[in-house]
Amino acid sequence: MNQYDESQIQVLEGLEAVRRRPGMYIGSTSIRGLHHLVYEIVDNAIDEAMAGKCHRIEVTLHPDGSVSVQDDGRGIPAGIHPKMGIPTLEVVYTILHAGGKFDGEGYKFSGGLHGVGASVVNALSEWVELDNCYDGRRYTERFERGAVARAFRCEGETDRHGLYVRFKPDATIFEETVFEYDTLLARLREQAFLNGGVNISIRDERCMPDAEGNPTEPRENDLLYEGGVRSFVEHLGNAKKAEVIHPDIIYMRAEREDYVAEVAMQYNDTYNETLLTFANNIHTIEGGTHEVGFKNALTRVLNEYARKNGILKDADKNLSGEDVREGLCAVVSVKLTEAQFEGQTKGKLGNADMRQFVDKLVYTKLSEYLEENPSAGKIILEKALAASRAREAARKARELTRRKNPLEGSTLPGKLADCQERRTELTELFLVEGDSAGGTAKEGRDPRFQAILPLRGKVLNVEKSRLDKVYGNASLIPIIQALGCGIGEEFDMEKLRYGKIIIMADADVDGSHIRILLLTFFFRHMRRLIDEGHIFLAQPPLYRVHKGKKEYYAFTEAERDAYMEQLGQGAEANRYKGLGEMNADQLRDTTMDPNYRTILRVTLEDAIECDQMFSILMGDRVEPRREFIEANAKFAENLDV
Ligand code: 28F
Repeated sequence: MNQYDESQIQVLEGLEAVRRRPGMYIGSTSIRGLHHLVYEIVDNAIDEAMAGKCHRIEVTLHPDGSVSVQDDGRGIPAGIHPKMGIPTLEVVYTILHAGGKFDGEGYKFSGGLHGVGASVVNALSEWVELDNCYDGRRYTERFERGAVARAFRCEGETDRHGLYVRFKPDATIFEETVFEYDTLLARLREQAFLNGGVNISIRDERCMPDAEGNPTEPRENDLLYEGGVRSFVEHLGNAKKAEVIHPDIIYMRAEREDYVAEVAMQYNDTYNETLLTFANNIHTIEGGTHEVGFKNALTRVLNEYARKNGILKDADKNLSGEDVREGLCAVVSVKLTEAQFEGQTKGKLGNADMRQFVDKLVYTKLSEYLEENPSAGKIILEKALAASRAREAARKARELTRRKNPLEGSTLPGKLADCQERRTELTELFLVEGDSAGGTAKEGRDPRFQAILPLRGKVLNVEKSRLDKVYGNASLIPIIQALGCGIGEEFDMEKLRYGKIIIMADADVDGSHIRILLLTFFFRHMRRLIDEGHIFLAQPPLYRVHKGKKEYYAFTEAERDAYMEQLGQGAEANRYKGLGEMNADQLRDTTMDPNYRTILRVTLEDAIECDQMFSILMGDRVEPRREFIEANAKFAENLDV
């Protein structure tokens, strides 16, 4: 056996390990993992763009289920790799963690959380085709399930440059092999904002048939944001349909040898904050040092400005971080060598120096901006001051929700039928629409671990209200009390009293309304309950199909028809109009008993989109809401079923 065969075997063993445990390399084999393959390749092209050598990246979805990515960079060097003894192109596509995540000069800010490398994409693809134009010549190679299927070869001269990669994900590995255009688009758009001036396009040539089965035109989006993170903030504001309160987007940038930091920010008239932070183009959902630096400096600058200009008097308390971020839309993007990612999901930047670096940038530049733009300064401070007053009022109202009681640690709402179990991970709280359904649920529950809280009165639309109103709301107070974990800045997961919080409302328009109001509340004030999977929707059946002693519950019309057919002549079906129509046994058997029920976990696929959805759907402007519902007719239909 010669040396070449031997190294081939080693390569295949490496890739085989990836095929055996794909989750270890790309997180999962669900649609998320599938999309990850595309990001992996696009990230390599973006590295080339960050080195200043690539200006255009084209992503195409093909009808055969493959996807291609083309860049106009330098292409991959054509020679034989000195250490590996095979072409460099082949090294990049077959050796795990190869490319040294590009230790070359130009690639100083690449890598980080992702960057498992192109070889992982190769291992998990039915085939990969490469077309590499480098230094005047064109080279190609083909792989099948990671193995070389057509050797690396020179195809002759060319005046083009850059790498073209086309691959088809392996259907024996992925649960889902159909790419979602909108998911890819959202991620590519984010990358186009973070790398201002790089032209990224995506085109769907699959021409998926529409609802009526007719073929559609290819979809295409061409993304180029010369404004970079400034354009990002503008886009976020537009998407939320928020009204800005000062005209310009404030932009700050600092660079030194190994660090670059950019911040763009603008205030709008909503009550919530949109703060997105990135390190090396990776969304740091858990924040980190760059985020801390930004927040600290922002609070300090606005307090100093307010004191200096007599907006805050000597006797006044300082504005809090939450006060100065109400209505803020901001993007913080840093790039650094050797980024350290920490935290549960590796979504938190750890590099300690970055805090100081961003703090200094924001402190200096924002102070300057406010001095030069006093009218913007005045409006921003007025907003923060109003937030501060509302927070003070909320603090007073809050006393209501946790008045000390000599016998118990704190008050529980009178309407709550609590359970016996105390271990949070084993308990469930049903939030039930209306007193009558609440009564039935109390009878039908298992009191050992299931608690019932009937909701009464109108649930407040928190999207249109500040914190003080939330604390004053008769329908929300009992929920806050029952959960025990506090809200907003006081939120404490440790104090949560139930592991599952299950919203149980009718399957009609009113029920949908209550569901969305409660979800808005959880999203804005107890977001971690959603992030960590504690919020669920109960699924009451729509029909009971019965004949003689036999009865079945159907959750869809199709299911109903199937049962009807199964039972044959004489079978009847008696649509439920509401939870209140069921008796306790029926409610238990269909909706509450963990052995038989289905409950849906509420997940946050995309927090940015959720933020926009709640702003538009629940905000106070009518026109954007109408447009949103029209554009998402299907979604609105689901809400109202
Ligand atoms: C569609 C995906 O992967 N583009 C890439 C380059 C450019 C270089 C490079 C890539 C050198 C030593 C590996 C060229 N000239 N698009 C892409 N463009 N890789 S990947 O270098 C590879 C490394 O080990 C490149 C000079 N330096 C780097």
